[in-house]
Amino acid sequence: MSGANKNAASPSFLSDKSAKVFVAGHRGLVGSAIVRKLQALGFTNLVLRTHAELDLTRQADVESFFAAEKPQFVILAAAKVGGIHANNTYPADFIAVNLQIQTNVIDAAYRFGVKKLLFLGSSCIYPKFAPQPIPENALLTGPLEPTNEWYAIAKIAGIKMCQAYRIQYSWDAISGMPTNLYGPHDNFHPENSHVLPALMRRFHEAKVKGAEEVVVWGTGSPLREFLHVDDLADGVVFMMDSYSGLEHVNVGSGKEVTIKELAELVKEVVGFEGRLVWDSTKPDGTPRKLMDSSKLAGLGWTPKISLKDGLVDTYSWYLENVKQ
Ligand code: GFB
Repeated sequence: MSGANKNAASPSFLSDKSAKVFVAGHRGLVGSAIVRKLQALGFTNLVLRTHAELDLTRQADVESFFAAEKPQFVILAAAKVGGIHANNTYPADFIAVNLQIQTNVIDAAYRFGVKKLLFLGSSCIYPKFAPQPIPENALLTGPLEPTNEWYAIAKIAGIKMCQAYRIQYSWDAISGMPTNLYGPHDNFHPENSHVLPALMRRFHEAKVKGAEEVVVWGTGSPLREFLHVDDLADGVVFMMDSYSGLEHVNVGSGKEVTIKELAELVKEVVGFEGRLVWDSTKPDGTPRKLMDSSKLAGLGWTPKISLKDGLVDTYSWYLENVKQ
């Protein structure tokens, strides 16, 4: 139990499809996309646990799980996540739950001989007024956006933990920082979700009811970059196979839209014909959050799914699953 792979060279992830891979958080937006991708690639030995089967905030349970299962690879997609309102309303949950999950999983993965671990964070780790597009080295250069600083601090701690274990133990832990994600299995909660699923649901329900207007939060002027979660899953597999560096890596689409443009696009895809009403009492959050993903592009990976195609795909998933 004392760091079996202290000086292990980085293994090739894609060379052994029978390797035991633990995808933490496999029922969420990100984890479910990673599972789909790994299954499509022919991985046969995925280790998956629901929240009811394994509570990752409980250190003893996480250690027992790793001792019994001994996975070879870990993709850490389990997290307490939410949109601007949820982050602002539940700061204690966002910092505590995320610190607990990631600390337990990263430490147990190292101590029980995992060869490689990938930790997933978020673009909100960067300062509110970071240079745009945001390069990886903008981390910790300025104050954070107040609506999500609790979540951001937890995610920054996760990056630093991976770096510390790499430095002290020569252990292959890497971090990927995705931009704002969307796709199948997203959370469509009216208040606590992110903007894209929130608007999709609101426009859909307004269309079904024949309502004339839909309320959208903020001023509509903030810029956001969106990445379809299937592109992220592809990037995660790429990083597991090809990246073993100390620095975290941005994973974005490189394309940004204003919230107003996004709202118009979602409205069109859903087919709602009424008007938008802006509720400026709701926070805008960070004014702009475009990541510089040139490092990952330089390594040979680029995303493929356009925002329009991704929205059509997500809406068709929503329609099939709306009753659940
Ligand atoms: O997606 P969202 O909650 O996340 O909000 P952030 C993005 C923008 O959409 C904000 C506006 O300017 C919101 O005011 N917006 C408009 C809405 N209508 C809505 C709505 O109905 N629901 C929501 N949620 N927003 C989150 C962070 O920030 O991004 C997280 O809080 C995480 O920590 C995540 O980093 C990726 O991009 O502002």
